[in-house]
Amino acid sequence: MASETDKDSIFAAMRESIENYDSDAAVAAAKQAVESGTDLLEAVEKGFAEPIRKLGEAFDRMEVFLPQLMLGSDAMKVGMTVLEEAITAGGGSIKSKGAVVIGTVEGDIHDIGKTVVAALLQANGYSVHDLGVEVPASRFIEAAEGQKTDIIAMSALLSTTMLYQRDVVELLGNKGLRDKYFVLVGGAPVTQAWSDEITADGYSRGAYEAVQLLDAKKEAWSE
Ligand code: B12
Repeated sequence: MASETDKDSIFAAMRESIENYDSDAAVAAAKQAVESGTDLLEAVEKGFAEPIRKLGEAFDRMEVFLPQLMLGSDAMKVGMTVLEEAITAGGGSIKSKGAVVIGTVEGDIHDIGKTVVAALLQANGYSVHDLGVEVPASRFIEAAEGQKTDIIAMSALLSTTMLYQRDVVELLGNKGLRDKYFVLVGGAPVTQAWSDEITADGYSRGAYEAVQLLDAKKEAWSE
């Protein structure tokens, strides 16, 4: 078992690896956490989740830019692989806050914002299935039904393709599945007014705001 001092220095090394966007250091610190017998769920929270949240907030305030956010998320992802393997091998599991299918809607190839949202959701404890770009309405629903999903998240960057977000909501209604999913919409031309008009369940302007919104709405699917 790691002493309190060991634990603190390992968590500090994990946090610094994210702050420095250093994937090798994230892996090394995660391995240290495993080898020292540290509580790994605490390590996830205090070592990785804390700094990635801060990075997401800084990105939303435009204090850091996309490359930094992507590098920080990448470092966390590789570090998390080490922790997840050890947690699963020990018979434990990281409880997911909710399962998300995410994609960019039909006719739209913009994937940077969608990928950032997916990475931040994953980094903050959601299990994420990324369908990629140009995803037809029926594909969102097939994937959600096949994956035991709680949330369908759609990105649209064009004022012409945001209309397809409405198609997904309507198709869910036609199939009698509307109440089964929390539908989240976003992307540069998307607004709260559009989300209300198409009767989506939530809209957020940025990636970290999406995490905050879902965290606040968790009781809608986590009974
Ligand atoms: C990069 C880019 C491209 C790249 C895309 C590369 C890629 N792999 O994604 C390329 C060059 C391929 C491209 C192509 C086109 N583009 Co373009 N593109 C952009 C640009 C410059 C940046 C978009 C971006 O990545 N931003 C960075 C990310 C981080 O921000 P974001 O996408 O907004 O995402 C954030 C939020 O919106 C939100 N969010 C995003 N998705 C989601 C989803 C959910 C669920 C939630 C909650 C939140 C959320 O969180 C993200 C993080 O904070 C924008 C300009 C702009 N200011 O947006 C134009 C822009 C979107 N493109 C535009 C156009 C017109 C096109 C083309 C039609 C151009 C053409 N004539 O060929 C084609 C479209 C092809 C197609 N069928 O999709 C227009 C759209 C105008 C409109 N309102 O319809 C824009 C606004 C440029 C302009 N001013 O004219 N584009």
